[in-house]
Amino acid sequence: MRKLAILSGMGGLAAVIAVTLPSTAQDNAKLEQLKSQGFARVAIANEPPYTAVAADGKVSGAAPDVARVIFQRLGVPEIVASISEYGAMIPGLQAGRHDVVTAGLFMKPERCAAVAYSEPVLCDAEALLVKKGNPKGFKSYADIAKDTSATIGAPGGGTEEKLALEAGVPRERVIVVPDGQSGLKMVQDGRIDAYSLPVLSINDLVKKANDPNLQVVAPVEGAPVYCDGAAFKKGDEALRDAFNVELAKLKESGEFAKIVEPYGFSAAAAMSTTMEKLCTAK
Ligand code: 6CS
Repeated sequence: MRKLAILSGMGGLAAVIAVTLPSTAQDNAKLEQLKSQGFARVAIANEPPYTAVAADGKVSGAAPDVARVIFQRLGVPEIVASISEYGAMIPGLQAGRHDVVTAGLFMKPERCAAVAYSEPVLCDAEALLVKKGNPKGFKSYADIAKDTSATIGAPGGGTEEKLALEAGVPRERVIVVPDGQSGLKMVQDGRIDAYSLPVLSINDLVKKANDPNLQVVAPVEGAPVYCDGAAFKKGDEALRDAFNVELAKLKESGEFAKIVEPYGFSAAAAMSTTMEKLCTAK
């Protein structure tokens, strides 16, 4: 709410009357800054179908596409993306290198403590990419932990890395892999026994690889279904709230489903839960 002081003279006696006005754009200084800047700087990972950068630099993927529409409705015409490792996204946001993370950064309590998440956008289970026939019979991260010779690749600072470590896979057997193409190649070359990303990301890699010697294990047993939200810097809650208002309108109108479902995501899944629930999940 904004206070406005009104000076009024009655019989020469000046009086200050403070009135409380409804929230105005002035309360959303960050949004005003982005509007005058003309773009919002978004962090992405370039992991289709969540996020993608074409050879000509065009940014797409379900998360940036939702964010682009919302920012346009808020009066910010463009988004400008920079590629970041998942583990660097929150530090980059906090350091002011990004205005928002729109990358499929799954909501988990420790991340919710560090950023201001929007309501849910993209939900997915986890998957393992293995050699055809799944020779080591992996169904879960625990299975990989039990096999003392097994190695798993995962994004640095990503959810799959954390799940593998929490399941008991020793640090030296969890290999940080910079991107999906590298993970695919490392499985194909037998340098890792499994590569883990969310289901839709692994399926996209396999579809493009067109390699009959690969197999997808999905969902990974024991791993939860996660949802992301747009992640804003703590302190930018007014911008997050404005984003949420437009996100709710998109969900209500059916436009949200029209954006995310062609990428394979379920609009209903995102609409069936809340940031509150996901940020307090055990
Ligand atoms: O939020 C994460 O950590 C995970 N999200 C995606 C979309 N891919 C991998 C990453 O580990």
